[in-house]
Amino acid sequence: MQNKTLWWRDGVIYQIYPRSFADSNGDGIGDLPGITAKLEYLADLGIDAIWLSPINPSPDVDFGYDVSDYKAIDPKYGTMADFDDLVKKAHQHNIHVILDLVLNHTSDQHPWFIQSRSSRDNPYRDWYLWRENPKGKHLPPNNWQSIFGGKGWEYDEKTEQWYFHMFYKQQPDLNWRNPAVRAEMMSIFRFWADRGVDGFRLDVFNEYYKDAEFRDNPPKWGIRPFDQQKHMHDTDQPEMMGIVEEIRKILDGYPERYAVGETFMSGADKAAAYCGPGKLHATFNFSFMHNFWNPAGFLKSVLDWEALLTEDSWPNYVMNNHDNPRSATRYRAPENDERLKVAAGMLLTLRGTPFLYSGEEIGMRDISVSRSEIQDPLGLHYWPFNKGRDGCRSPMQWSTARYAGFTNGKPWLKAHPNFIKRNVELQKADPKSLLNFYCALLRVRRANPALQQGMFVPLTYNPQQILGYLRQTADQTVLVALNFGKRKVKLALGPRLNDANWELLLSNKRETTPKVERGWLQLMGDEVCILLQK
Ligand code: TEU
Ligand code: CA
Repeated sequence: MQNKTLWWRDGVIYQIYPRSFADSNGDGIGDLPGITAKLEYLADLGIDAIWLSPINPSPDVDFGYDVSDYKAIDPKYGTMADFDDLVKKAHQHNIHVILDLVLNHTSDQHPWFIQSRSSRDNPYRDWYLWRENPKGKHLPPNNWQSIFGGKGWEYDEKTEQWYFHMFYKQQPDLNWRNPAVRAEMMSIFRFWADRGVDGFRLDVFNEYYKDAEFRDNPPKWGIRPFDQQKHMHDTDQPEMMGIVEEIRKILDGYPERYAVGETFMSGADKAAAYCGPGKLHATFNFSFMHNFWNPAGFLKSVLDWEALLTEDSWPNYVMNNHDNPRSATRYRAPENDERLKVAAGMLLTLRGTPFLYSGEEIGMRDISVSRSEIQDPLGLHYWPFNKGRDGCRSPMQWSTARYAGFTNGKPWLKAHPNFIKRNVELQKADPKSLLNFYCALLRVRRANPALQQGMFVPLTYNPQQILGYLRQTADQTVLVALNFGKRKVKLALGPRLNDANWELLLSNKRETTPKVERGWLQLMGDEVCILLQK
C-alpha cells in the first residue's frame, strides 16, 4: 500500500482555460494576473493544482494550441514576471502549477515553420513533415486526413511540396524523427521545470511520431472521411515509448514533477500502456465524458480502467474539459444541482486523480452560440452539424456584475445569461449551493486517506439507479453511496457489513447518520452519502 503523499496522486487538479477565467485589465481576455487574483478562491475550494491551457505566444487559430514560441508568455496573458509571480503565489497556497505543452505541432507563424517553408534547403526544412507524391504534384503524398476537416496535407506553391497537419493547416506537425527537433522539445520541459513548474499536460502526445514511410492508412467504415480509415500509420507509433521514457527521466531529475498525457484517438488500453513507472505519471481516460447519466456505465468505465492499469500506475477521472460540452449540459441537470452533487460525489471519491474544469464547481452550462458568434474555427468549418467548442469556454461566472464579473471590458466570448443566478458570489453565500458542496467534498477527501489512496471495492448495486462502493486502506473504510435517480432506493451492503457502525461524513440530503437496517442503507432521491466505518 502506498502511503507517502504525492500531490498529483492524492490531490485534485483544476483546469483553467486562461482566456476565460479572469480578466485583470479590461481587454476582455482572461490573463495571468487575473488567475493570481483568484488563488485565494482556489485555495478555499481546496484544490491541489491548476493546469493552465496554453499560455505561450499564439496567433490563436486554435486558441493557444498553435504555439509560436515555447519559451515565452503570450503578452495578452501577461509577462514572464507575471508568470513567476503566479507560480510563487500558487506555491504559497500549496497549489501546484501544470502547463500545457503542445509539442505535436507548432503554429504556422512559428519562426521554425516560417524558415522551413521558405526553401527546400533551409536548415529548418526537415523540422516539419514535407513530402511530395511522385505520381504528380497535385496529388497529396498519402491518404492521411486532418481531424479538423479535409486532407491532412497542405500544398505549398513556392516549394512545390506538401506539409502534414493533423489539426488545422495553421498547425503543421513537427518532425520528431529529426534529432534536433527532439532535443529542442526536451529542452522545453527543462526550461519550465527550472522556473518551478510542477507538471505538464502533454497535448496529443501519442501523435508525435508518424510512420517513417508515410504509408496509407487502411480503410474502415466511418461517417467523416477522417473516420473512414484506421489510424494505423499516423498515431501511436512504436517510437513513442522511447520518448515517454526520456520525458520521465528528465522529470525525475527534479523533485515531484508530473506529466499527464492526452492520449488522442486511442482507448483506455493504449492510454494505460503509456503510463506507470519509467513512463508518464498518468494518461487521460476520457470515458466518463461519453457516459450517459447511468451508474452501470460509470461502473464499467471504472472497472475497465482499474483492470487495464498496472499496480504501479494511477487512474484519473475527467467529467469536463475545454473540448467537450459541460457535464451539466450533457446530463441535462435540473437547475437545483442535486444531480451535479451526485456527479461530484462520484468524481471526487473514486480511486484516481480527479480533474475539475473551472466552472464545474458552480454547475456552469454551455452557452449556445449563433453562427456569427462562433469563435472556434472547428465550429466555423462544420456549422451547422458541429457548432465547435465555444459552448464550454464561456467566461467564468464570478458574480452578478456585468459580464459575470469576468471583465470590465467586453468579453471575447459571451457569458452565459444564467450568470445572474448562477455565480461564485451567490453560491458562496448559500450553504446548500453546489460550490459549497464541492468545498465540503474536497475537505472530506483531504481528511480521509481512504478516499485518496484506498482501494476501490464495488458493492452490490442496482445498475439502473444506484452505485455503492468502499474505499479502503489498512485502517480506514469509507462507504460511498450514490443515488442517480429521483426515487428513494436501498443499497445492500452485503453480509460483511451487516453489523458495521457508521458515521456520516457528508450527504446532500441529511445532517445525521442514516440508519442501516439489516445491511440495507436507504438513500433519498439524488443523494450522495459518504460514511466512515467506526
Ligand atoms: O485535443 C485533441 C482532441 O482530441 C480534440 O482535437 C478533439 O478531437 C476536438 O476538440 C473535438 O472535440 C487537443 C486539445 O485539447 C484541443 O483543444 C486542441 O484543439 C487539439 O489538441 C490540437 O492541439
Ligand atoms: Ca486581460
